[in-house]
Amino acid sequence: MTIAKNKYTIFIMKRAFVTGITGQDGFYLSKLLLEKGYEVSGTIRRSSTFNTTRIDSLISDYKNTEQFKLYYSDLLDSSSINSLIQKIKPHEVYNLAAQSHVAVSFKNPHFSVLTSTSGSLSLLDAVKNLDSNIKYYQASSSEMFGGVGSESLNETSLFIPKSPYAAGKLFAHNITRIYRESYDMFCSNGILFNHESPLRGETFVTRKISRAVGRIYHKIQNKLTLGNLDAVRDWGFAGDYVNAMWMILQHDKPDDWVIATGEAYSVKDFAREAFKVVDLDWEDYVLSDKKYERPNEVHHLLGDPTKAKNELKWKPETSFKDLVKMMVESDLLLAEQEKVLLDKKLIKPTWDNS
Ligand code: NAP
Ligand code: F7E
Repeated sequence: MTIAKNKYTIFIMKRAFVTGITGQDGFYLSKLLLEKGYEVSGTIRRSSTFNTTRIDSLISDYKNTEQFKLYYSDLLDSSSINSLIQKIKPHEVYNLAAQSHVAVSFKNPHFSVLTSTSGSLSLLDAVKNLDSNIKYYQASSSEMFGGVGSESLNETSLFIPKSPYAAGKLFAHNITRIYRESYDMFCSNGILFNHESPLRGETFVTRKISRAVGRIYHKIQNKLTLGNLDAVRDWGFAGDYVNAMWMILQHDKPDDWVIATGEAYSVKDFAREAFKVVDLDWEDYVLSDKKYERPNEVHHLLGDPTKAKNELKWKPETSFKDLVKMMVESDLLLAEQEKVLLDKKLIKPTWDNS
């Protein structure tokens, strides 16, 4: 952003405020914004152990600058959220914070739902009270559709949430639209389908598979036990999807956007492709156990990103095959390091080695 004043030009660094900065998308989005010259401020939660592993490289790269700032907060602490918005005065707010594991949301429903409902509302209110021109991005999810049929889903498709996670996200999605319409605010929802990376949490199915392939290849794991192998998802690369988040806030008007690849694969397909990277046959290693199934499964999610392609000019750059390869190659390196430590008896396996 530049402002011309007399014969001088003053450069003003755009300020972004990111909740959920310690998560997978938090890393990729912060990296993108920092490279674009933004000043990025994010919230981290106090925990008894360090929880900044994913963003440690950014903390290190930007330690001698004022460009990357972290603050203790929690979306459920509305007073701290409000104070931070007042202090930072961001131009753009990206609300990525959530308890994002669908299966866990059945076990911790109150926390999961409250973060997305009360938490998102507090943030929106703080933004509205400071300056209704601030641009606000809400991390909406394809889980809101519920995956009832097998047709491809777009911005006009029906939402039939099937989990506490999805119900909470649907509230956040609606309240974002309501603030946009009621207060003329620039509030947009990105309805993102599953997106993965080497930084994906290890209990999500793609990373669980790539982690296991690395360990099985290095002979420190024997089998991989999953749940529903027939579930179908539209999987993209997180690095491509955070670009869409940024583009959504640069568009000339606020709106709702489906971000997806338009291609669907089953859990079985993902496992087959991942084992293929190391020339192994997935059927020799993968088991299925009901303990990993959900009380209410979302069977099939396929997105139709036509609107984002036409109007935002966004498109995914990474193919399914390249995504799987990227994740497996990264986890082969981690498994190699684990093997050295195991051989030296410096660690014990904490993973399921059944
Ligand atoms: P993630 O890796 O699980 O990261 C979630 C982030 O939210 C973490 O930084 C976490 O902090 C933080 N958080 C959780 N509860 C919080 C609370 N009460 N207050 C403040 N921060 C809190 O998720 P992700 O994959 O990066 O996804 C980013 C967002 O997009 C999430 O809202 C997710 O629901 C949504 N989404 C993700 C996908 C996907 O496929 N990845 C698809 C659609 C939508 P800790 O590190 O301290 O736990
Ligand atoms: O499950 C099946 C499981 O946990 C994918 C989140 O980022 O994307 C993510 O939610 C599918 C499901 O992701 C295992 O039943 C089989 O059908 O990797 P997942 P998710 O539930 O799709 C959406 C868009 C979000 O918004 C969420 O935040 O795989 N599955 N076996 C398994 N899933 C897991 N986790 N573990 C298994 O062993």
